[in-house]
Parts: sequence; structure tokens; C-alpha cells
Amino acid sequence: MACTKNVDNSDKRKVALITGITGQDGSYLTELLLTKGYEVHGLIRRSSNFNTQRINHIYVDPHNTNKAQMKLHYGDLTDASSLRRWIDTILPDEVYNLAAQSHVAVSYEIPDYTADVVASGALRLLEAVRSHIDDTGRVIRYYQAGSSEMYGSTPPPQSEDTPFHPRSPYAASKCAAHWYTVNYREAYGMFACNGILFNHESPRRGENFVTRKITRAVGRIKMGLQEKLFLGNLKASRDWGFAGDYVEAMWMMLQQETPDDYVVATEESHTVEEFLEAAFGYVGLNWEDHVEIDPRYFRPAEVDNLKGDASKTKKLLSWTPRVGFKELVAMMVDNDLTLAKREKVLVDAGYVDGK
Ligand code: NDP
Ligand code: GDR
Repeated sequence: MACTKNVDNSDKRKVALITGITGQDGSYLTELLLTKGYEVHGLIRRSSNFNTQRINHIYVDPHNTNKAQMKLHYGDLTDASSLRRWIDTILPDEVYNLAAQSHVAVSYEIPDYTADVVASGALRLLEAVRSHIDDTGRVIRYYQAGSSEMYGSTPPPQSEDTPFHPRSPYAASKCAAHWYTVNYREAYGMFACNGILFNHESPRRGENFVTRKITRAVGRIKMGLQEKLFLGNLKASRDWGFAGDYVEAMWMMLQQETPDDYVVATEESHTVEEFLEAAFGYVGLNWEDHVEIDPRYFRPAEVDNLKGDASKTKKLLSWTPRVGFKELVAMMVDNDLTLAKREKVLVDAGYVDGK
């Protein structure tokens, strides 16, 4: 390992390492950090197809060394040696741990793997950062992507002082990652923060999360490409914000003098049914004409009601969400209507099957 003790990074461009860079939040955080002049490194998993759709628009060939400020490396949260190696090579000032098997329902199907990535993966990364700091004397600030799912069945409003009661393997694993992060801060004096983020969405949201599943269907139904939308529990309530706003809070946490934990939320909660009303209504459709309940989408244990109390974050970070519920729904439906219109052109021309 070629690491120098007490490296001074103060007059250099800041370097960030992001796990989960190919995900929704990773893409927005990368854009934000690049506008702030960072050099951004991301860990990506090997897959049989390219999975970089969300960041392709910012990718510059690394041979173009003057312009390529985002660099991608193969790594995995289940592979401790790759984590330590990339930290030693990249020498980041800030590490954002966004990688996760992030689907709550899927975590019931693959609980062991979910725990390995979400809980043990965070521990592996913390340990890689801690041991690197120990060996080199460098300073690294660490962000852990915590979740409102950790509150589970604890009634709202939920703040940093609200007890956790997780309701899925995913949520229990996020609780473990949360406490590992607190422990590394207390035990080793690491600058490590937990962001406890409530649901945040965008046109880049994965298509099997309920908001995007709805807005994709709205676009396709409006264009005559689909008739029905099958969903599970419509009574659950979520505090939905815009991902672009939430990544700013992540960055702000790491710019403070001392490390701490913060709730990030809009403080407004809506049921899935209200989201349906807003999304279908936006294009002049009635959701009740198109939605059917499929019990397959019910979860073994549900989280009924999440609504954050973000007063600490608003006060200490001066953070406030810019995009409200209606604007978020409109932004997502507009995007998915455009996608459906493109699909319709291809279907009409016989290039793809519309079913
Ligand atoms: P996504 O599901 O969109 O992205 C997850 C990312 O993690 C992807 O880049 C994925 O890579 C990567 N990943 C998955 N498994 C591994 C692994 N074993 N090793 C390395 N990388 C892996 O999530 P979001 O962007 O929505 O969320 C970001 C983080 O914030 C997650 O930790 C999530 O649990 C948490 N969170 C999200 C909230 C939300 O509402 N969006 C709210 C609260 C917390 P690939 O592209 O290859 O699949
Ligand atoms: P969530 O998001 O579980 O809150 O986790 P999701 O969009 O999956 O579910 C929200 C609510 O909608 C209900 N629901 C359905 N959900 C899905 N996915 N598909 C359906 O068909 C459907 N029908 C109803 C669910 O039961 C639930 O109540 C997200 C993830 O991004 C996590 O990683 C993150 O930690 C939390 O948000 C905060």
C-alpha cells in the first residue's frame, strides 16, 4: 500500500467517493458535487449489461483527463478488499455510502443478501475508512444513507429522537448500519453522519417503487399502451420529497464542524391513493377506472404512516425542500408521458410490441 502519513488536502480539489453512484441518489449527488468542483469517483457493480443509464449524460471518456471529473471503478459492498483498495487509491475527502439493495418488498425475498449489503456492507466500508485513516492520518468524512423505514411502526411525526421499530429485513439492516455509524463516530472519533431520509422520488426513480410505477403507468395508459395498473396497499402514507433536494442535505451534513444525525423530510404525508389521484388527475384520467389490487404486492408487515419532523435539519443546515408534492407528481408524470409518447411512435411504426 502506497500511502503517505498526514497528507494535506486543503489546497486541492475535493475528492468524493460514492457507492451506489448508478442509483437515483447517486446520479443527483454526482451532478451536485461536480457543480461544486469536486472530483467524483463512483463504485459500480459488474453486471452483464451496462447499468449506468442515470449517469451516462455526465460520463466523459477517462482518456480525456482535463474534462473527466467523474471516474468509475468496479467494487462491491460485499467485497471488503475492493473497498479498502479504492479508498487507498482514490484518497477521498468525503465518502457517501448510498449503495443498497433498497427495495423493501424484495428484502423479504432475499433477506440474507439484503443484510449482507445494507448492514455488513456499511460496516465493511466504515472499517475500510477507519483503517485507512489510522494508517495514513488523513481525514475522511463519511455519510451513511439511513431511512425513514427504520421508524417502521412508530407513529409520526418522526424525528432524530424517535425510537426505531423496523418492519422488514431492509429496515432492520438500515438500523444496524445506523448504529455502526454512530459507534464508529463515538469509538474512533470519525466524522460520520447518518442522514435519515424520508421517501424521495424523481423521474430517475426505479420503476418498481410505487410512485414511478404509477407515473409510468399514467403515461402509458394516456397513450393507449396499457389499460390496467396492479398495486398493493393504497392506504399507506409516505412523506414524499424530490431526490434533487435531498442530496443537497447529504452534502451539507458533511460540511458542518461536527458530525451528527439528521432527518430529511418535507413534513407532509400523502397516501398512495392521494398520489394516484394527483398523477391520474394531472392528465385528466380517473385512477379508479384503471387500478386493480393484486395481493401479491401486499407486504408481510407494512409501514403505515411516515411523516418526518425535519426541524433540526432546517435549523442547523438551513435546508429546506424546494419541490412540493404537486410539483413532484407533475415532474414525474411529464417525464413519463414523454417516454410513453416515444414508445408509441415505435409501436406505431412496428419497431416494438406495445404490450
Ligand atoms: P437505488 O436503488 O436507486 O440505488 C441503489 C444503488 O446501490 C445502485 O447504484 C446499485 O447498483 C447499488 N448497489 C446495490 N447493491 C450493491 C452492492 N452489493 N455493492 C455496490 N453497490 C450496490 O437507491 P436510491 O438511489 O433511491 O437510494 C440511495 C440510498 O438511500 C440507498 O441506500 C437507499 O436504501 C437509501 N434511501 C433511499 C430513499 C429513497 O426514498 N430513495 C430513502 C431513504 C434511504 P446497481 O445500479 O448495479 O443496481
Ligand atoms: P418504500 O417505497 O417501501 O416506502 O421504500 P415503495 O415505493 O416501494 O412503497 C411505498 C408504499 O407503497 C405501497 N405499495 C406499493 N409499493 C410498491 N413498490 N409496488 C406496488 O405495487 C405497491 N402498491 C402499494 C407499499 O406497500 C408501501 O407502503 C422506499 C425505498 O426507496 C427505500 O429504500 C427507502 O428507504 C424508503 O423508501 C424510505
